Amino acid sequence: MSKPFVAVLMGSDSDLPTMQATLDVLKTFDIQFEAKVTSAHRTPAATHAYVTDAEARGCKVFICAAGLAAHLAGAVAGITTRPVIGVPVDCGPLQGHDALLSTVMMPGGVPVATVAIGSAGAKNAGYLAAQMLAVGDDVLAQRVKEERASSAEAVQAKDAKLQEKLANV
Ligand code: RP5
Repeated sequence: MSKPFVAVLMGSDSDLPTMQATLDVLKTFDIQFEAKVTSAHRTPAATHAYVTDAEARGCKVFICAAGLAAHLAGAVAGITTRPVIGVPVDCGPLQGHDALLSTVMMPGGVPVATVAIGSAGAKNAGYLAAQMLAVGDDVLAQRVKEERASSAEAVQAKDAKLQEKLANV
């Protein structure tokens, strides 16, 4: 029986520092993942072969990160009907604005759920994949809820600290 997992694809190893945030979030939720460097432009046949095989092996969500003329997420979305999350990487002279438009502007019928440019988007890609998987997994859904609550508590603690500081000036 195939085991459910998330595939995290990136166009180059230069995307890894950005995508580490995605891997960290998936680890936090104990979500199985595979990470792979594969390119829509430089290794199109290998990308196609990997996506087809990963889907057959139980991949539930693909997260695809690329910079510049970022077509990885769109190319993957054209191969699979699993949800595809696109992360525009903030590299090059246009600092990810090019990657954002290349990733988000998909033709109707082949969606890519595009997150923010750079590390915030990479982090949200992990959370969004967790929320997608949580639809059919009550234990994971509970963990996602708890994580959201603890992030709210962290903000409240920061506010309490600020109020304390202001009271002492
Ligand atoms: C994209 O081109 C990659 O995803 C990367 O963001 C960018 C630059 O790649 P390298 O030249 O660093 O390999 O395809």
